[in-house]
Amino acid sequence: MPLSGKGSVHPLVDALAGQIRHRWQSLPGLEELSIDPELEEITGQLDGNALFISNELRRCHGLRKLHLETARLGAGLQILHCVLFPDPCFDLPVFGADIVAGPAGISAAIVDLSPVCGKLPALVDEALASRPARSYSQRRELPPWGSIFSPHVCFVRPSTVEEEGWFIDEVGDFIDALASAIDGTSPDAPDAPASIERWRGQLRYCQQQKQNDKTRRVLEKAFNPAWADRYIEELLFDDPLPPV
Ligand code: BLA
Repeated sequence: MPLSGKGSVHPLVDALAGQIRHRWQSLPGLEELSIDPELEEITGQLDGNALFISNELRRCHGLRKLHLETARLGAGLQILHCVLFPDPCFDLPVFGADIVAGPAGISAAIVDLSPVCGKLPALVDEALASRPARSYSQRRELPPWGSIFSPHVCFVRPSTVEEEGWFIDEVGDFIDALASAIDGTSPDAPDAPASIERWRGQLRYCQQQKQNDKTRRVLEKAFNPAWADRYIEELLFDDPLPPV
C-alpha cells in the first residue's frame, strides 16, 4: 500500500484503493504506463502537516490510461482520485471516482461512467440500470460542470460504515460494467468519424473537470499555482492526443 507508514489514512480511502487495484487485475492486457518519476511519489510539508501524493498509472486493451491517485494534503484532507480514460477508437465511457475525506469524515464520494458522445453505449446503460439500488442517507447535488456525468452517477456523503461498504461495492459495479463493455467492443479505425467524435468528447470531459475550482484550490495551497496547473494539465486531466 503506497500510503502505509506515512500517517493515518481514512479506511474508505484505503479500502477503495484496494478494490480498484483488485478490479484492474481483471482488465485485458493490463500493463505499466510510464510516469514522470517526479510525480510518482510526492512528499512535502504544509503548516506542519505531512503532505504526500502517490500516483499509479497503467493501460490496457481499450483504455489509454488508468490513473489512481491517493493523497494526503494538509490538515487531515485525504483524497482518492481515479480516472480510466478510454482509447477513442473504442466506444467506451470514461470511468471516474473521487473521495474527499476531511477531519469530520467523508464529505464527497462520487463514481460514474460518463458518456463522451451524449449517451452511454446501450449495454453499459443497461448494466448500470440493473445494479442493486442502495439507499444512501445523504445524496449530493452536482455542480454545474457536472453536466458531463451520466444519469447513473452516484454522488453521496456516506455517513455510516455500512454506507461506506455500499460505496465500495458501487465502484466495483461500475468497473465491472466497464470491463464487460471492453470485452464486447472492437475498435474503429483512428480516422473513423466515430473515433474523432469520441476524442472530442474526451477532450470536453477533461475541460469540464478542469472547471472544478475545489481541486485546483487545494493543490495551489499545498504546493503553488504553477505547480497545480502543471499537475492538472499533465497528469490529472491531460488532453488526449488525437487518434490520427
Ligand atoms: C469535490 N474535490 C472536491 C473537493 C475537494 C476536491 C477538496 C471538495 C469536497 C466537497 O465538496 O465535499 C479535491 N479531488 C480533489 C483533489 C484531487 C481530486 C485535490 O481528485 C486530486 C488531486 N473530481 C475528480 C473526479 C471526479 C470529481 C475524477 O477528480 C468525478 C468523477 C468530482 N470532486 C468531484 C465533485 C466534487 C468534488 C463532483 C464536488 C464539487 C462541488 O460540489 O462543487
